Amino acid sequence: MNVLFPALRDGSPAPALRFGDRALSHHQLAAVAGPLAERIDELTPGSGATRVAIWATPTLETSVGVVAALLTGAAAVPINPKIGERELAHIVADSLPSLVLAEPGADLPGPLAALPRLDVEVVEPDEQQLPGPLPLEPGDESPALIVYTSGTTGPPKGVVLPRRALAHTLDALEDAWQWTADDVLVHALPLFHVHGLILGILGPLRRGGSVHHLGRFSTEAVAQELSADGTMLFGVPTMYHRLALDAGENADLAEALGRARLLVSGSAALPLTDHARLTAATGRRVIERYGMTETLMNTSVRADGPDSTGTVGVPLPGVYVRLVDDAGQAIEESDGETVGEIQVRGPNLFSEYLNRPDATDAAFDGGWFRTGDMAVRDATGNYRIVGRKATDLIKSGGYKIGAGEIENALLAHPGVAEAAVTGEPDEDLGERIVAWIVPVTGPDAGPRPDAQELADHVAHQLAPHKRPRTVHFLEALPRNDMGKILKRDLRATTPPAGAGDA
Ligand code: MCA
Ligand code: AMP
Repeated sequence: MNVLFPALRDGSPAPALRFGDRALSHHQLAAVAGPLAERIDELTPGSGATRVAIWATPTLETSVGVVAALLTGAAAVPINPKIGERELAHIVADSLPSLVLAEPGADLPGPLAALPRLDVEVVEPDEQQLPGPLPLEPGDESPALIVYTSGTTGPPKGVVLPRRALAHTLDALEDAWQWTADDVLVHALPLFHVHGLILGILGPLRRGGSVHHLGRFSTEAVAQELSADGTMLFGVPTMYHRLALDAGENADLAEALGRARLLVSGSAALPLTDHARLTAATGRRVIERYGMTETLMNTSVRADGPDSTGTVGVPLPGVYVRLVDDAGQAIEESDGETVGEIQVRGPNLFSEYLNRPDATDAAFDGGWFRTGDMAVRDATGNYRIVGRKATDLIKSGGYKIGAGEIENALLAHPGVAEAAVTGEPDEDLGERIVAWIVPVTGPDAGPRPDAQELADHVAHQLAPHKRPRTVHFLEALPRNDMGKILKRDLRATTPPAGAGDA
């Protein structure tokens, strides 16, 4: 039996989870998650491919719910609590959860409200109260989580993550970051993606350490927690960009960041300008690690290694990384110049895309997973990411968003005749989503939608972070002879009158 969270079984009284002024020790977490796991088992008889949806608000309840699901054989499907109708309908129809876990009182939207519901009640148990025996955990290959991720086209795919991948990645990070039970992690990441949930909640629990979740990101809250007992900070580049700007003006924030044992950025590239700003203000370096929903973590700058700013570091223990050229040949050079696609192999990888054997097959080159990220390797073995193969994948605020799913949502609006979506450079978000719209015209056309209406429409159908921040209205989209939209030409177009920010 591979135990994911040894400290839960050891009855450790050390702090585990804290959200605001609510906290649980490992011992208390065992006392609430154990009985919840039993209830999940009772409500999902027959085991097999049981899945439970989790209404993943940034709360203690979500964390307890995920831990309870992991103590059973059920795979947890975390759901963005701001999810729109179209995306939720897809996820529920694709993953067919037999139960939904939610905090008491949460108002669940239609497809989730229709499922049997189990409220996650977190009453702080007495520290003396002995937790009952925890259930035997399932085998290593058993699915632990199904996390939905965007592709270039079509609706998001469910990435099936086995328990083996979680355990491997978290233990590899223990080594790379000298992550111990004494660390107190601070973060404000959402709990429906790998970064915030697996690294940010399950990571401290596996180490027997603790996490302070801020509920929502602000530079003031980060300063406060790092000035108290926080030792590590995890964030996406947008968060570090905001910290970098504020730290230049705010000596208390700069000092708080300077005290942290480790500042880790991931999910997208942290620009060198922000690295430089942070170092100038705090005297500290931020380290970057590189991962993906399908692969969990692949490489990292090591906490005990040399300064490798501007790179995503070296392969984590047990992970094989190679660069492959356009002809499919592995690149042997470590010259910091030869660009190839990053491919990875190792126990950190997902098992499959749920219900998508075609997509799973297409994602692999032999046993190697094709990441689509383009990089160079330098003489010290560090990888530097230089771009991405697919221009139709956008990284905004650290979220991966497929242009195709936004285009489809826009085309479903009655005022839109044609739509194209691009990602444009943005100092705060990394990339901002820009929509190029040909409105419906003619005698039967209704009023032309404005930028705000289209942004609201996408937020309502998909999720708020997928909404276009700028909308350009055009008379026609540039297309080649085959009718394919020429996105490069769009960018070259001087935005005509009618562009609007949402
Ligand atoms: C604005 N809002 C709207 C609308 N306009 N809501 C509905 N309809 C609208 N038209 C709301 C938003 O919901 C939000 O509410 C608030 O206004 C501000 O929204 P937004 O501008 O999007 O937020 P932001 O301030 O730009 O957020 C920046 C952020 C966020 C905090 C950095 O992007 C974020 O949390 N990113 C983390 C992404 C992440 O975890 N990625 C990991 C995946 P409210 O403020 O109430 O929410 S990648 C991964 O896991 C891999 C493995 C890896 O490598 O890590
Ligand atoms: P996701 O599929 O949402 O898990 O996002 C994975 C993608 O995020 C990767 O394929 C990379 O393009 C990007 N990514 C993650 N970490 C980094 C990093 N440190 N630097 C650059 N890109 C990153």
